[in-house]
Amino acid sequence: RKVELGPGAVMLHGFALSDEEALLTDLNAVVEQAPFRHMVTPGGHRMSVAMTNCGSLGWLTDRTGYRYDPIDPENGQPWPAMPASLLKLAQSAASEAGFPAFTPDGCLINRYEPGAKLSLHQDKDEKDLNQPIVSVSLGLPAIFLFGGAKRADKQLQLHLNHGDVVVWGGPARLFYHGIKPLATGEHPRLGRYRLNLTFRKAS
Ligand code: MD3
Ligand code: FE
Repeated sequence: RKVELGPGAVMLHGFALSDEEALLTDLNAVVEQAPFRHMVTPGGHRMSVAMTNCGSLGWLTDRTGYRYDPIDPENGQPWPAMPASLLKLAQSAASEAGFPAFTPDGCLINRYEPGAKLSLHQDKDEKDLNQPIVSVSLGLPAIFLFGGAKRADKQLQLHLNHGDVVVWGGPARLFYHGIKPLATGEHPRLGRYRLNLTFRKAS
């Protein structure tokens, strides 16, 4: 089921479910090479969301700022390659939403445990903001806050469930958004976690 959430934002309910097993297997291999870690913001706050990356460019934050970097600072090695199952999922979702030429070069993987949240922000560290971002939700459900072009714009609340994929393009690409503190729960495949994958064309 395809639902337009806003200008340029397309929800594909359950789109990631058909290839769930390959996805989870390939994600486990990525996380073995590049474990989840809690990054620090430029202001010195430890993020409650744990993160890692795959693909040729990974998103980072540290005391010096936000950036995309080809190297994992924890081990000095390149981020793990983007598994074919992940790339295929991102490209087929983007196509479905009207972006047949999407070629992501990075995938940020966020891990939430109960209480973890993501404050209202915009994604604007990517070079070409006309390229969409594809997000994939797995595990425990979350309440997503979807605002507008200005921080003060009223926010809609939207549930993101296991297997949901959203393509963020057009005007919605620059809208403020965040995740409310995760409620406690137990997911049959992911236990007490929620994972969110965001596929990006960073360069
Ligand atoms: C709307 N992640 O990684 S996914 C992020 O669930 C991020 O972990 C959230 O925001 C998460 O930057 C939300 C939905 C999402 C992702 C990227 C967007 C919505 C977006 C970029 C632009 C507009
Ligand atoms: Fe974001």
